[in-house]
Amino acid sequence: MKKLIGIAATGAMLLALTGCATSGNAASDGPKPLDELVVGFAQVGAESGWRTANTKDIQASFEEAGIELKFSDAQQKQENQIKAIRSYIQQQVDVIAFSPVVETGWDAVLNEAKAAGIPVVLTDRAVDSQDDSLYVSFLGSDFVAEGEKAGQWVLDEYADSSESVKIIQLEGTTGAAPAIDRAEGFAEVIAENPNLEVVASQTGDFTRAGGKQVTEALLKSNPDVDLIYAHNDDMGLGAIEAIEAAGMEPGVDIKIVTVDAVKDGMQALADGKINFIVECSPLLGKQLVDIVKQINDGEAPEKRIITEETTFTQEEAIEALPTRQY
Ligand code: GZL
Repeated sequence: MKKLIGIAATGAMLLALTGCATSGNAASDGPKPLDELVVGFAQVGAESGWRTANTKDIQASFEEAGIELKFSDAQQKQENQIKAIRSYIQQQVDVIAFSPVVETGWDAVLNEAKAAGIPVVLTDRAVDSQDDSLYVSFLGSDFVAEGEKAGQWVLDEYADSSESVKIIQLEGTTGAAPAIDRAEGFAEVIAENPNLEVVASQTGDFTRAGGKQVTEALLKSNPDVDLIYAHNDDMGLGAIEAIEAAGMEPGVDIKIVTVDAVKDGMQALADGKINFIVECSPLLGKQLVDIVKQINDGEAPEKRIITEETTFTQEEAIEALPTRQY
C-alpha cells in the first residue's frame, strides 16, 4: 500500500467540504442532511464476478443510506475513469470515490479534485502517488497478504516433494495494485522452496476469457505444468476450460489456486476443479458509506481501512456455499 495521508491535509480537505459546501453555496454551518449529499463513484468496469458484486454492494449501500450515488463504468480504461472524475468535479459532488484501474497516472486529476475542495476516497485498489494529501482514505484488501496466503498453501502442498514443481501464474490487469501485490506476496513465500518454480507468467486481465486464452497458449509451451496460480477466480475458471479442452483434469492433473472466492469460484472449489481460494471481499459499500458520513460530519476517517478476509479449502467451500452473499 502506498503513502498514508497526513491528518493536517485531511483536516484542510474536510474544512473545504463542511466549511464551504462544494455545491458553491455560502459556507454551511456543519454537515449536510444525507439526502442532500451527492457522491460520484468511478468504477473500474464489469470485468469479473468480483467487480459485479462490488458494484451491486456499493449501489445497494448508498440506496439504503439515502445518499445519491452518481456511478460510472470505465470498461477497464484509465482515461474513462479520469473523464468520470473530471465530470464529478464539474458537477461539484460532495465526495468522489473510485477504484483506480492501475496504480499510476492519477496525480493530475486528483490535484484538480483537491483544488475544487472535493475529498477523494480510494476503494479496492491503491494509487502510487507520492503526494499523500490527494486522498482522504483507502478502503480495501491487503493484496500482498493475499498473495502470501496463496503461496503458503502451495508451500504446504508440496512440502514433501523433492521434484521440481512447475507453476504458471495468470496475472491480473498489468499495473493494477492487486496484480502487482499478489505476485509479490506469492513470490516471496514460494521462494522458501527452490523446487517451486514459476515457469510462465502472463496477464489475463482479470477476465475468464483472458484466463482461458492465456492458459491455452501456455499449456502448449508448458505441457508438464503442475499448478496454476490465478490472481482471480474468473481467470481460474477460464483456465479450467482450457485444461479440460486439453483433455486433462483441473484440480487433479493441474492444481489451481485463485483469489476472490466469488460464487462461481467457490462452486468450482467444491467440485474439486480448484484446490484453494484466498478470499478478497467485494463488500465495501457499507464501509464506504460510513467514510462518507464521517467526512460529512467533519471527522477524519482512518487513512487505511483493511477488509477482513479468510481462505477456503474444498470442505470449507462446500460448507460456505449455501449462505454465500456473492
Ligand atoms: C481486487 C479487485 C480485483 C479482483 C478481480 O480487490 O480489484 O479486480 O480480484 C477484479 O476479480 O477484477
